[in-house]
Amino acid sequence: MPKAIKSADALAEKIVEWGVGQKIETCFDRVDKMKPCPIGETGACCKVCNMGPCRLVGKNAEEEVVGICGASLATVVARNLVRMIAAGTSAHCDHGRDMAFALEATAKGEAKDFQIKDVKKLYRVAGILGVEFEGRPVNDVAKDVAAIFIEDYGRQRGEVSYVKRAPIKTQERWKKWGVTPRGIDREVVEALDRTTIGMDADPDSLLTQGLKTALASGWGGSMISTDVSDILFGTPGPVKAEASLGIFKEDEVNVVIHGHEPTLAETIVDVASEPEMIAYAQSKGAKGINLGGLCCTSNEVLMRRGIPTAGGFTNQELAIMTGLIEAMVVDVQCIMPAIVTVSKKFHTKVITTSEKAKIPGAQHIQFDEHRAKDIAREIVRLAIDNYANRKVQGSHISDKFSVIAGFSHEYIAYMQGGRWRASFRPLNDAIMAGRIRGVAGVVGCDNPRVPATGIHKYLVMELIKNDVLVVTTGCGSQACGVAGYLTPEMALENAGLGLREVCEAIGIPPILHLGACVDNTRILTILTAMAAEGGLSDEIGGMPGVGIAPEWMSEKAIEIGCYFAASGVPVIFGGKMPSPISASKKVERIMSDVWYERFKGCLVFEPDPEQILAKTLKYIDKAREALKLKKYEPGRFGTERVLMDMAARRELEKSAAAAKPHVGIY
Ligand code: MSK
Repeated sequence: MPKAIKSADALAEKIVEWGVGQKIETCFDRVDKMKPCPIGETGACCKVCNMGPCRLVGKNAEEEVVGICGASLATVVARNLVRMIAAGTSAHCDHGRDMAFALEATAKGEAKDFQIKDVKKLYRVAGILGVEFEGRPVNDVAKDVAAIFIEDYGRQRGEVSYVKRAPIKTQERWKKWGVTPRGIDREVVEALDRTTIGMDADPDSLLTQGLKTALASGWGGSMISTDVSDILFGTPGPVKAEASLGIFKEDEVNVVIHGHEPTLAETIVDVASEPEMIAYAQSKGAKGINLGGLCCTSNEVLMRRGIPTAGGFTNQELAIMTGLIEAMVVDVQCIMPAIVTVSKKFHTKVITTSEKAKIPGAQHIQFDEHRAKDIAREIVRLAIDNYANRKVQGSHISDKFSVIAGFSHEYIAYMQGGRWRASFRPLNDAIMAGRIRGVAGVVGCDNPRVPATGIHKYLVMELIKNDVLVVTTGCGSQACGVAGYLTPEMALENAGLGLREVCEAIGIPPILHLGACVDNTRILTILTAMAAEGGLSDEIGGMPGVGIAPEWMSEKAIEIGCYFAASGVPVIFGGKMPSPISASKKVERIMSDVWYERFKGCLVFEPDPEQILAKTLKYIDKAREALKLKKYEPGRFGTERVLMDMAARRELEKSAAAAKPHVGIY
């Protein structure tokens, strides 16, 4: 793996180096200064009561050391992990809750600046939820859908609505092992309850609640967020855009949108193209208004509106250090308070917009979907007014890469069969024939504790060489974007022969950008569709697929990893070690072996990128063997049905106009 000093993103690395000369401190400098607590980082510190914190360390700590209350090391490690899952679930699901409220307000006509953009998706979702939609006004259907989603949060008994969207066998496993989530908020509350002083002390029981809580996100709040975003702003299809810290323009007003929620960002995209707003920018001496994104808000507007991305989590301070940013507008999650400190060295205004994520020193303009455009205009005008204050020279090189982003599961199905026969048949056939070895989700954060983005880059490249189709979300997808990895040309140059032929025939890149970190649910629906299509596993467990979070840092990543594990996917977490469960072999064994026996999924931690690759291929080959598929051999394929290219799809569409569209539960 090429080893960069701080970041494997070449432009980021240049800005970091420039910053060192300017004495501008970034996360890359602080990471060197801040040594992790050696007890806390292994999960061995218990601070849930005021008798401690208890440090469960020492030789044979697993057998011999307990906290003041008598809690064992395994109990403490499991509790700490479950609290991480609860926090991650809270973050993603609160995002989903806001989206459900936005849908409700739109349907009631209270959020006049939003409409139901994707009525088909609304109907598909209504069908899954059992909401009648034929012949009813769109907004009435949307109101009912929003009501069910909101109810999912407060449900006390029964199960979260989208549980029924999973393959039946997967649902049966959840029932058998007691992890079917009831209500979203209920699972989070119970996770916190069980992990407090004097409560659940059984590591297996604790971790079972952890899985239940994570599933409340994956098949609950996160999936709600993805679907409502599609309903309100459109289900993504491939768009061409640009990526890198070089996207900012020297002669335009640059506004960065950063965080996770698409509501304000979408509105900013709308108002920034209004003729009056452009004229206002020109009246201040700028040629126009240039929007750029960061982190997952960026993914949202990249995949729906083609707004260029400046990268992921570790690029946020660096974007300001270009000296070209008039305003950095942030909503929720993954926003470093340090951006305010860096902004003081330049003219950049940091604008917080959620009461849930305020930062001292930033300007706060509260977003309210009932007045979306007015607020967005206020923000863009403020940025334009700030253009004249741009004086301090930053570090900027305008190199950038093309990206193709925005592969929803609906679009991937469409690519494989056209509008009338959308399917996953060609993908399943290609896997069965050994042309595609398997599928890997390479997702999650970039992390300054490793050369940021470096492990992502290494893994996706090696995986496609090994004929593994890669799907990517969150900052992992940004890591690929700023490296120039998100184009179909990548297939020609780097993918193995089998994967390359499939990508060329279907017309997709070998690394598919699927959206924000909340959109990992799109991977769940893809796996569900593959199970429904037949020929592979009839549940998510047992598919030749692996999840990887190579550089994770957020609690949200742990929650995502756990909902994939419970859904039946082996998951490998890399990056900084030791892991947050490494103090307890018992906990490690539950999460690897016991979970694998119960769900065919697991969560393991592996620091070595080459080992991550080896383990990924091993999981895939093991699944192929268990499914009795043709043994994978590079360049030697079994027989399969003819792959459908664009011309064949058009023909099919013409001839099948009278046929019914494919409507699946997924
Ligand atoms: S933003 S959770 S750093 S993926 Fe979704 Fe990126 Fe990780 Fe935040």
